Amino acid sequence: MPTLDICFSPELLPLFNLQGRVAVVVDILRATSSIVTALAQGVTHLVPFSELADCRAMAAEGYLTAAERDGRQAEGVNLGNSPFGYLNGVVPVRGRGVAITTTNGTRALHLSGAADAVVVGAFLNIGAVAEHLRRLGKDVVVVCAGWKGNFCLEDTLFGGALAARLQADFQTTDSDATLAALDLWALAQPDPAAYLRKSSHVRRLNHLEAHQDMEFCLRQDEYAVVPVFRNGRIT
Ligand code: 3SL
Repeated sequence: MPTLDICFSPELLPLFNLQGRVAVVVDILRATSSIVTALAQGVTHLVPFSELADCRAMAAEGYLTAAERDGRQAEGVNLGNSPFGYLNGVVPVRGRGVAITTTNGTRALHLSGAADAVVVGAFLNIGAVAEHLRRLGKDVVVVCAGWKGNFCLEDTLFGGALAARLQADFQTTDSDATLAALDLWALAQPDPAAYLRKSSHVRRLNHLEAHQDMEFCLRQDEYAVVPVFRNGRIT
């Protein structure tokens, strides 16, 4: 049976051998939730960047640009990091490519490149991701983007939720990280949104008046897209 392990922070990735495994990169608040929403709304592909200047430069290539630093939309770009940017129609996104940079999410994607496949996970597409992983049948590492190298609750909760969905098909009891995430997911029931209100990132978003983002990013199975990061593009 394939295994499902969880890497609580990109800083811990050197301890994991990603070769032969599938990495599920997750940044629930909000990068991977926004990427999933973007593709579900007809964005053709996204190109993730670490540096703001590289992202901004893609405007000259015809890309929309999306950039977040410290939770806020960066200067001189089309979109921030709210999934609602792809839903509210202010910036038409259908049929466009998007260059994106965020504090933690795009970094985690780049750091997971050694995996056989890099999948973008969120609660919004958790069922589709689970089905995709079942079909691949390979060992899985959930890579939590965290916050500036630190553990965060919302990405870990996703790891627990995914492990709960895959318990019949994957070994989820070998790793203490997976056991802890499963316990945390159970603890967060029946209302994960209420549980997460105490988290540092939710407090940060509330401060930025982005409360609606948290509720949206915790919706499960809203979309069936399974974004894959390959050759520099998320499609
Ligand atoms: O760090 C990131 O990648 C972002 O998702 C952070 S924020 O939710 O936009 O603040």
